[in-house]
Amino acid sequence: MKNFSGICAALPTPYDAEGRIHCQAIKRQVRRLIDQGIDGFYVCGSTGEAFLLSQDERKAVLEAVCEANNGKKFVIAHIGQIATEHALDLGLHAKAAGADAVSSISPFYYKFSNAEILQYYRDLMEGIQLPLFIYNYPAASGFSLTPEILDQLCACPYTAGVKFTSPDFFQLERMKRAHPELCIWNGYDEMLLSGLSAGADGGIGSTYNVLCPAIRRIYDAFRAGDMETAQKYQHIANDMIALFCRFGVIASIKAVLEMEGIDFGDCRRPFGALGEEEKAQLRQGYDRYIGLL
Ligand code: MN9
Repeated sequence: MKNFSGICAALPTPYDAEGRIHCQAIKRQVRRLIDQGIDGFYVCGSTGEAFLLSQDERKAVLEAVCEANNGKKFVIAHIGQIATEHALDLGLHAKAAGADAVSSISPFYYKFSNAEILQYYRDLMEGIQLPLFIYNYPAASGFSLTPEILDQLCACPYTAGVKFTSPDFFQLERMKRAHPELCIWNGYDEMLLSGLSAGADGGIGSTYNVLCPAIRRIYDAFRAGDMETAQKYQHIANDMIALFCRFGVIASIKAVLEMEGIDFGDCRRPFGALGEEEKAQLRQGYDRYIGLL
């Protein structure tokens, strides 16, 4: 099993002029991030517009990523769906395609009981038999993983950890304290240093696609015990992330990728496109960011 820690990019999904998955663009981005020192990839999660894609499209994106990665870094396939069967289908495909692990948001929209959510994860782990990271994102899913539910999930050996997208670092600390063997991923990039301080083993983030050099320095400085440098780069990253949050995170990342020479296209509707004024502000912020590295 690969070592799951460090910084992992949540990849956006690129589209060509006809709106189809643009495999060449995502392959370029994978190779570029490897050159920049990324540790792994998270595919077709929130950032990858998972719920705006068909099953076949999600499979095609994952195959392109695995091909470009060529076994170098770890690949985590997000297989979350509302229906267990659909998630299983994605998970079995991910295993065949060579993913190192899977991850899933809890089933949403209907208010499933905790017991049903537990069963969903058990079914995935038993059916797929790959390490699984629970994707805890209460603001989007309406379900908040508790240390008690995590205890129950840990009865299954495929529970590899949690993607923790919540600002409740007390919960993160409790989970890591009770299960030091699990890998806990910090989910909000603007709070990476806070998450690491609370015990996270690494981070999974959308903004790592365009801020990898700064994020790398936050992580490495923290591990080396150099909090001053870690804070410095968290501030530098956050000046950009604040802009992304204002204009829309995925669209902003795609706009910056375009500035860097990789065309990812717009997000799928109903996501809107960025205006010229927003792009100009991103350009300004990005130039400032590059100057501070
Ligand atoms: O994968 C991302 N989370 C979501 C992690 O998209 C929900 C984060 O990277 C955020 O986009 C980022 C901005 O808030 O922290």
